[in-house]
Amino acid sequence: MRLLSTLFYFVTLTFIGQAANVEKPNIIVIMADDLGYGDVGCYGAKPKNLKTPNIDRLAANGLRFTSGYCSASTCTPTRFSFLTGKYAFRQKNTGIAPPNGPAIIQPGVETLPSLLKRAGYATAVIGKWHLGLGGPNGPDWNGELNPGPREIGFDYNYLLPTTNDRVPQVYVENHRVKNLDPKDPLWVGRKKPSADHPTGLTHRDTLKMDWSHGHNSTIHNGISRIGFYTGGHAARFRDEDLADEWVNQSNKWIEANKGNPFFLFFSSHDLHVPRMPHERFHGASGLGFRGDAIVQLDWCVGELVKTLDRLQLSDSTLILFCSDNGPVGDDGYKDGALEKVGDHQPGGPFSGGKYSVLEGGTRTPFITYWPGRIAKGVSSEMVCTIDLAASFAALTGVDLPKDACPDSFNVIGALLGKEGAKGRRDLVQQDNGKRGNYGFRAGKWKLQRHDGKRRHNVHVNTQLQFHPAPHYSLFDLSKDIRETKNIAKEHPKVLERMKQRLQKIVDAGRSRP
Ligand code: NG6
Ligand code: CA
Repeated sequence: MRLLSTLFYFVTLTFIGQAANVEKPNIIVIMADDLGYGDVGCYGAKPKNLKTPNIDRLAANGLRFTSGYCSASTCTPTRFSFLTGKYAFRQKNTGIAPPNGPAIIQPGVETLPSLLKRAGYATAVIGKWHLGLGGPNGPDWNGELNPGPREIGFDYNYLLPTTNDRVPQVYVENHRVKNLDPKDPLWVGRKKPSADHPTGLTHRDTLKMDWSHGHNSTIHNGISRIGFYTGGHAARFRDEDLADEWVNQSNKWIEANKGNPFFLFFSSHDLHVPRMPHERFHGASGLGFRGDAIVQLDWCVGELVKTLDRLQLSDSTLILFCSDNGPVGDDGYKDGALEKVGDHQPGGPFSGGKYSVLEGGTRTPFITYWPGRIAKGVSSEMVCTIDLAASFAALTGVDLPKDACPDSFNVIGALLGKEGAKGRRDLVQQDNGKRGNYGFRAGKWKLQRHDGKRRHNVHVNTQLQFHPAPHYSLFDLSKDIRETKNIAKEHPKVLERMKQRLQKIVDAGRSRP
């Protein structure tokens, strides 16, 4: 009897304990595109006119991470991992998705939104998708775009299907291309549809922004793109209006869902190429369109915060601000990014950027903000977008099945800035995933591994340059943040240990115990 009552006591305690810890704030993840560690004021951006007051306000009143990461240095693998909690190198075809790419995350796979749905959340993604749409044959642009976000846990989606430098320039609302006129069907393909189809090669002198590499196929809105398309004219948008549209649609959705906890993935296209912000931001930053797109991104953040204030949701909403990969200067268009960068350092103190396994590829701005609940400060705990699935599941009291989200760690304590709470011990960083390049950080140590081509992507003044790299190299980030001095020979034991730890994570198929 005594034993039974003791047992009862403990079970009750545990239950109450869990119930007391469960919180269900609204959650908004604002993911910027190609935003570097040094690109915003609160992370040290200096240019006089590159002002980011709204992002800086989140940091000043929330928690700013100095070791906040995305998991890859391109878009598709980071977004795959963010939603599935699984390292992208574990699954084929998770590299940069093409215009006609099929859905990469299969229905039935546990995802951040599917977990939050179980906690009673309304869920939406508004903005850039870039994780494929449709079955194995790819999207049926004139029919049902299924599977898509709604098959993996989102109640609602309002999307740019891939990136805006890829065709087509149309919105996808739930399963359909919005405003598509059946009499003017949309065709998307890899080959020129007719001999007289105007392209960035044949009509280069008509472009309002010239291309520098790739991006010379179909022209829309005076900008040539990757891939070809015809038709769907009534559905097409202007690049300049994208940011306004994401904000308007988000405001509408938040307002309609304010009655229950909601999760919004606000997936900005800023500052991905083609950088073509709204006319009112042209010239705002003094750094050309790349900087102007940062100012536009900051404006979006401000608008979302205003909406929360207006609806009196600020105190019950956790905002997480992050990026999907590090910065890049010229990414295919002559938009002045290189010429106008001056002494601005998009990657902050780090080397590398987009496409790179150096720190600048994945260490990015990362801010959590929840008034009254997250104390102001700066955290050096290591956290990653891949951890949000396990962390938000823990916060909202949802059981994470053992085989789900296999690389996602519950770091909710660190995200909320709880005293003594730890981030992750180590993190695998990858590039686009095709060449088997890894970065592996554990504490102050950083291992770089290049399986295939023995070279890595170093950004010199935001310009992409390839430098030769050995199969393995080792760096001490506490002394050499720019990863310039390979000390593998001086520390053979550390090198061996790091190599083995990385290999174990790769082989085990999972890294969460
Ligand atoms: C590259 C494109 C680049 C960009 C990138 C994807 C060329 C030459 N380069 O292939 O412009 O679109 O893919 O960027 O076409 S990401 O941020 O979505 O990963
Ligand atoms: Ca990106």
